[in-house]
Amino acid sequence: QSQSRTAWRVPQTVSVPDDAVLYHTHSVGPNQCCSTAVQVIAAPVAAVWSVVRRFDKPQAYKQFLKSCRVVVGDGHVGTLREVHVVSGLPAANSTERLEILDDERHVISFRVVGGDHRLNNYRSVTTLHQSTSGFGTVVVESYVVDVPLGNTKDETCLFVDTIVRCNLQSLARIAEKKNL
Ligand code: A9S
Repeated sequence: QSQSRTAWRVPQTVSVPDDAVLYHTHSVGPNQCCSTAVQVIAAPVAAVWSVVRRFDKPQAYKQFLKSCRVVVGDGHVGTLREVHVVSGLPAANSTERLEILDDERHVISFRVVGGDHRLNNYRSVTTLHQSTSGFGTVVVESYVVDVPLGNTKDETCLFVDTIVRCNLQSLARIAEKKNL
C-alpha cells in the first residue's frame, strides 16, 4: 500500500521549534485523512501541560466526553482508557492507548484501538511550546484517521477538526483561568 508523508505547516505568525515538525509528520494511507490545529494559550506551558498530560482525565477539557475509566496501566505509555461520549454524537465510547508521554518535551499521543464510533485508527499527537514572545503557550495538535465508509476526506476532516478545535479552546479557557 502506498503511503505518503506529510510535513505540517503552521501559520507563519506562530513559530514552532523544528523538532515539533517531526512529531507532527505522519504516515497517511490512501484512505486516511489528516490535519493540524494550533491554539495559542495565555498561560505558562507548565499550567497547560498539567491538564493535557492527564491521560486518565481527558474529560477535564474534552467537553464531548462524559467519563473515563482506565482499563489497564498506571498512566505510562501503554495505558488503556475507555471514554464515554456525551449524547448527540455518532459515537458511544472509545478505547484509547497512550503512545507517547514526554514530560520534558511536552508531547502526548494516543491511538484509538476500539470502541463504538466511526473514527477507526484515529491517532493524534499534541505538543506544547513556549511562545516566542516569552509568555504563553502554543499548542499544536495533529491527527490521522481512516475515512469512514460512505464519507469523504473533507467530511471526515471537518468533523474531526471541529472536535479538536473545541477541545483546544476549552483547554485554553481552563488553563487561562487556572493561571489567574
Ligand atoms: O479525543 C480527542 O482528542 C479527539 C477526537 C477527535 C475524539 C473523538 C471521539 O472521542 C468522539 C468525540 C467520541 C467522536 C471519537 C473517538 C469518535 C467520535 O466519533
